Amino acid sequence: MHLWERSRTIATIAALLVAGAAAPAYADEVEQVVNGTFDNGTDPFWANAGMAIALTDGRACVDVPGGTVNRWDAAIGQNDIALVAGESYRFSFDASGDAGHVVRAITGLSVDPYDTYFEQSPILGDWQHYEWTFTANASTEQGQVAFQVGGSPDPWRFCVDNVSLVGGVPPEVYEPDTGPRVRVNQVAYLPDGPKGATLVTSSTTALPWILKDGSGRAIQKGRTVPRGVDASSGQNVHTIDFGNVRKNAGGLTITTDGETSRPFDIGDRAYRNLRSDALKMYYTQRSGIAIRDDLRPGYARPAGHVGVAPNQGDTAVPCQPGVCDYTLDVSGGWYDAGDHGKYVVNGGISVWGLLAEYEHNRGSRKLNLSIPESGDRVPDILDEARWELDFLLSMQAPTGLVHHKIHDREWTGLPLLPHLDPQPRELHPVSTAATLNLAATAAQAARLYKPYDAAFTKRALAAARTAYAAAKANPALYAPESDNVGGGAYNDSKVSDDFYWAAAELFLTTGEKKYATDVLSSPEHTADVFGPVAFDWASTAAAAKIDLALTPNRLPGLSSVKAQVAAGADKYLAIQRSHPYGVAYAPTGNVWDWGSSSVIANNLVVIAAAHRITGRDRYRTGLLTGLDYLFGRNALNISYVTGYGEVAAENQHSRWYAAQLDPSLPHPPPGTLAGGPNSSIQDPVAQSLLQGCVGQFCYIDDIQSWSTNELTINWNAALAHLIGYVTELD
Ligand code: 9MR
Repeated sequence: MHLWERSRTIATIAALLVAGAAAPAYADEVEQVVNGTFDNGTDPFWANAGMAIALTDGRACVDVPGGTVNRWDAAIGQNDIALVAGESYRFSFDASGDAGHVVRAITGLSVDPYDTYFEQSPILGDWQHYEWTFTANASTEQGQVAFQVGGSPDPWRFCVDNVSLVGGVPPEVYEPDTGPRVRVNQVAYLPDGPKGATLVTSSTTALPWILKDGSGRAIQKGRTVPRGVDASSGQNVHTIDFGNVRKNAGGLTITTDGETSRPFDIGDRAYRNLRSDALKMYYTQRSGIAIRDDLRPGYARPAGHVGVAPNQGDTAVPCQPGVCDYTLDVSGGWYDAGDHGKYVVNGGISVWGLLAEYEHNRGSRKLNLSIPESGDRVPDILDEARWELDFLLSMQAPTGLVHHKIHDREWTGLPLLPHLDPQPRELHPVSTAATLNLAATAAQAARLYKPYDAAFTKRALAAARTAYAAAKANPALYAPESDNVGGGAYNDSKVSDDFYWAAAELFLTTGEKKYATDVLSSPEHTADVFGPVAFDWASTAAAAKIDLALTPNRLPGLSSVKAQVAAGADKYLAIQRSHPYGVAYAPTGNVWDWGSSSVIANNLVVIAAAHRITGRDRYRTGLLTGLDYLFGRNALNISYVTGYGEVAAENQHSRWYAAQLDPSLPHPPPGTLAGGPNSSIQDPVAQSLLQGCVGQFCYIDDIQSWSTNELTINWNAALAHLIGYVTELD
């Protein structure tokens, strides 16, 4: 088993070392593989899983057995390969295989923890040459080159020759294909909304532009506005304003500086579809239930983690050794992201997003999400959120405290469908943050499910009260950063925001004075929480402020909360105005956060809330302008939402939407938000290809780039909540 995600820490350290080093002097090119041509027999290559390497026409061939689960269950390779951190290698070989089969070709560590430094999974067919360059992110004498060919139900034949790993080569220069230099919202501009585009150019003076309809007829002309060098991308840019074009139209393009943009629409239908697609994404993330093909054609799969081998859970999950002496049935819930873990702090903010969309945007209750519960008398969005709420409630320990997370004991590789995950599952310790996430969301649920399920409402409120009291009695149980094997850490040692959020939701639901007192005495109540990141799974105070501001209640001094939300929104508007791509996000030092797409969406949620509070037009304009970045008006000319826009992210890191690795699997469903640029490039692919990237460029639509291109339940919650507001603007 190749525990590739554990290279996260090693890789980060290596990247820092490389970044701090002087300009590299490249060593001579040196072949690291011995007898890669198989001219001298098969030594020192090895084969496992009952396979023998046979030489056929001078090539090494194996008959791969059928019936294995994972790629690494059948492999051939060579060990004792030395690798040097920071050095670039050219990895190449010739190979053939029965049509459609996949080889996972890796360079990694041959011993525990089997880190993978580089991997590619080409689809095989006739004899072909394969070649890539990567930069090693660790030094070792125990490296390995291997060809993993397991995971097929049927036997097949794999042949390989000219296996080569040459060190000392110049690093690969990665140039993303960014298409035309005129950047637009590739999905749609609203007819009565602002309309801006961005031109990347070397020109420093205004240029003429022309807007054409689908048949090439000019419908508007104007001149660009030079904006200088954009800090978030390092590009010299101009902006284009065509806000006075208000008619619905499709297939529009803008031409300027000899370039023509990708086509786009003026209209709002796409966002109405996206509103439900962004929420439909949760059904296919569900654990504990078979996904039905009639509801999601192409996405059907057996139920994951329901106690059926090879799964080991989640119906009676023990704690990590020494952590507790009971087991819990924690089946159900949503898988967090591209992994099979389930984490309460991230489940919490995700449920909040869906319930806030329900509570604040009334149209959401009529959405048909095509889920098994559709057609019952409960709004689909509540049925979907309930799937996670029941899981969150099940994570509550007898003490009232809540376990931080449950996930695999070790990291698994890709692809791996949920029902095939063989890892033991473990509950991790309780934490104050997780306990408060349950308190907040169960309290929120208790007011929203009231018309539909009295028993659930009662149970949720009781759990919320118990959790809140348990957190107050145990205010400093922090999930540590080091707990990151087999699942993400979701470490959170600042919990004043979670206390504030839980108190606010309990107050909004019960109106009780004791909760109002806690809200009013919290340091978060008067703090300006609207920094570069308004809110996310780790910082939840802004979520509390938005709910306090928008849900009718009698908190003393409520107008100051509303004023804070509006003032926060004004800060984001100011950032947006000076940003030539219209982005309401300016991270300190231009260091873009992991999951920046969702940060940008959540900052827009604050602007949307300010619009609700004040009715002022500038917030409406800012909210709509801010959408453009997500849908293609950006440095990479890509829509970060699958299925929306001419060129959109489609290879988000996922163990089951792994079409990039296995063509028989689907891409993520339409409406899935990609994490987006992450300046800290924390995975091997990003480290290999994106070194030195500036802000917006720190992204690659590759399934192995988990630090720039994952999908998660909290990121889609930000998108769903945002689009809910957009579709209800008047
Ligand atoms: O979204 C999380 C990001 O804010 C953190 O910086 C990062 C490292 O701890 O983890 C991200 O969350 C991942 C989680 O740990 C495991 N499941 C996938 C999540 C998205 O990448």
